[in-house]
Amino acid sequence: MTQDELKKMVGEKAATYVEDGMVVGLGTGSTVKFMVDALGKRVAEEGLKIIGVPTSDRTAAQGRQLNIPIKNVDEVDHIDLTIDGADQIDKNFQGIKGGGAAHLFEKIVAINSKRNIWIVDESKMAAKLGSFPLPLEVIPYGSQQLYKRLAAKQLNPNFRKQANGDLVQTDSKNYIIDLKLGTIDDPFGLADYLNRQVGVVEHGLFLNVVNTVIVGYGDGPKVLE
Ligand code: ABF
Repeated sequence: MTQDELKKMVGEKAATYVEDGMVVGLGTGSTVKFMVDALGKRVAEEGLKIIGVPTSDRTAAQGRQLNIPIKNVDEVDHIDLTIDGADQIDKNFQGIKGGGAAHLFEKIVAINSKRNIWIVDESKMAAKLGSFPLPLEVIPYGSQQLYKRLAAKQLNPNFRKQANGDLVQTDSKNYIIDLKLGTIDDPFGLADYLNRQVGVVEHGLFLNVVNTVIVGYGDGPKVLE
């Protein structure tokens, strides 16, 4: 099966976990796109009644296009279930997210959700985190000085750039610095260090966040809890 077929498989499987009346956090990325499409189909065909809480402008636009009622995280009382993608997940269910430059809003929605499901194709599973660069959302003011501090700490920082060479900006108009670390032996220690760096808005380590991971394999989806 192609990677897209695996993504579609887990996206459609995850959409079956959504129940009528739920407030659903909608993640970002190409795997989630399949899930939101499947939810839109259920809204159209079953009259599924949900409220979608998006984690990015692009997910909000997709939801609206599919007639899914959209509210932001501060307009709902709570979020019942968030379904999102991930860039890398280790054997302890710790994850790296942010390849889509949306991890700040993804983390805000996730920590305000009663349950979190990640949907990934098998390529995202890893024994250890780190071979996927760790994204940081950083405030533009002082980001060059922050970059130099991270480089001096041998964290191998790189400003994320668009194809035309411009710096990528998030929905909040912040920059992304990716840390090319290779392996992360102590995710909690690294998260603690990054949380203390002035100018870092949020890092892409999602630790003790997810409850269920649905992984797409050639012989079908596997639900890991
Ligand atoms: C999103 O899912 C991001 O955090 C992460 O980058 C992305 C994975 O993208 P894809 O599903 O397109 O591989 O939540």
